[in-house]
Amino acid sequence: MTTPSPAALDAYWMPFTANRQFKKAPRMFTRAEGMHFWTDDGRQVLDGVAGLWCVNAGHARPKIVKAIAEQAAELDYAPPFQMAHPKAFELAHKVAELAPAGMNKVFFTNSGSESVETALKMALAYHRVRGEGQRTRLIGRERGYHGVNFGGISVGGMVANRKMFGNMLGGVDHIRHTHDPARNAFSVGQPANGAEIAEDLERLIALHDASTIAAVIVEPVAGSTGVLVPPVGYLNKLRQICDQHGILLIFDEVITGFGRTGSAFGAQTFGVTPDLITAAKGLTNGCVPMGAVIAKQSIYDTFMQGPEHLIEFFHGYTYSAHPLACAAGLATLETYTEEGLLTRAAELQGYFAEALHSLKGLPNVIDIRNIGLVGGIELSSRPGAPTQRAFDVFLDCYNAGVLIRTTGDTIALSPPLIIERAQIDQLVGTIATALKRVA
Ligand code: PXG
Ligand code: PLP
Repeated sequence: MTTPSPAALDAYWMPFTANRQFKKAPRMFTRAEGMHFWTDDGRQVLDGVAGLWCVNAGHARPKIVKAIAEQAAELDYAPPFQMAHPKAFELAHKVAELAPAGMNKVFFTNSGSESVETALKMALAYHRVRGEGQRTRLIGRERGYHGVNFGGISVGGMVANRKMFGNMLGGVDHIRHTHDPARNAFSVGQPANGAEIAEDLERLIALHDASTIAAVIVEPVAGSTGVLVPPVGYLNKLRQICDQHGILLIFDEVITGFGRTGSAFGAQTFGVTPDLITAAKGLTNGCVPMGAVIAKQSIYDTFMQGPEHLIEFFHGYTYSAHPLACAAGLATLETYTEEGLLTRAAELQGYFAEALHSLKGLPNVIDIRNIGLVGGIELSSRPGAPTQRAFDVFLDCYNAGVLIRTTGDTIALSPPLIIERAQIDQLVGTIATALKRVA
């Protein structure tokens, strides 16, 4: 297959992409299998980021491919409002089994962004149903990423994703982020310092009063902002403050869900149970778009009151629990279980951490962060040209047959959980060579 002409690339407005730069020198994948992509000019590229943090079992897994094909032929679509199909219930059960104890109600969406909107609305409606409708304030965290819809960018804390879009949701506030390189640079796993940063929530409670706050949303490990691992004790402290003040705690596990940190969910890795979990990505191994919100039984029960013929939660999507997504999700969870993939990151993280931290001392490397099979390598920015150094490393690695991801001047790694040790060596070795080559 040959690279298309510039005219053929004209109509597609690409998401989160430098469109003009890309269309001058396109990078196209035409096939994928296991740990690899193949480009339109036939080159094999090692996938160091599970597509976009989602293809946790590797690409084109036969069981998942077959399930989707069979489902399309058997039941292509079923309306999810006042109707259903059996696989929606089966998948909800399987997800609930993997979730922390007591979190056993599953609401389906089509993406991480939709999961976030759903969870925020659930939190507001929950308080209202309980007679505390004045709890309308939502608290996020600086540097947080919660997708791109209006609720998500409002509670999110990545400046470039917010600044163009006006006032967003009212009444939102943010706690401090946990990035503290002065104390924690080059920490292996969870940083030792910074549990007390959670007390910043008390500052906002003092300012707004707890009685106005519905929920706090954080990523257990902040992904998109460049891999910020929670300091030891930080998430426990957030949980404790939320409990003390009747505030719901939402973990956005769109990235950390489905094995990324060494357990099914980050909540289990870090031993802290939230009230709501948002998930997506790894739920279907990236094969069919799908997300989910996992709620505590007590939250669901709160909604189940009043006349039985009335709808309890006025929310849902045309494609909630889409049959193809449910089929993909069931086959994905079976694959994870059969192959032990949900705990494989825990087994490999020592090897992965050692490989990553071997990059310390290479040109421009100012911090390295890791947990499970997630890694962040932060580079100093070129004066006056932020993001360019990391992007040059990305291009160099791509040309050398390895796909990485960059955000700002941080390289983010999140390989499929099937990665072998030799492939970790190839991934990190290729980055090392690129770092030496790119000034
Ligand atoms: N929450 C979190 C924590 C995420 O990481 C979303 C919500 C939104 O999910 P959707 O499916 O609507 O994209 C995400 C998505 C990156 C990158 O390279 C990360 C995401 C998406 C695209 C790129 O950091 N995370
Ligand atoms: N816009 C219009 C005009 C619609 O009719 C609908 C759904 O019926 C939507 C948006 C929402 O679409 P979805 O349910 O796929 O999110």
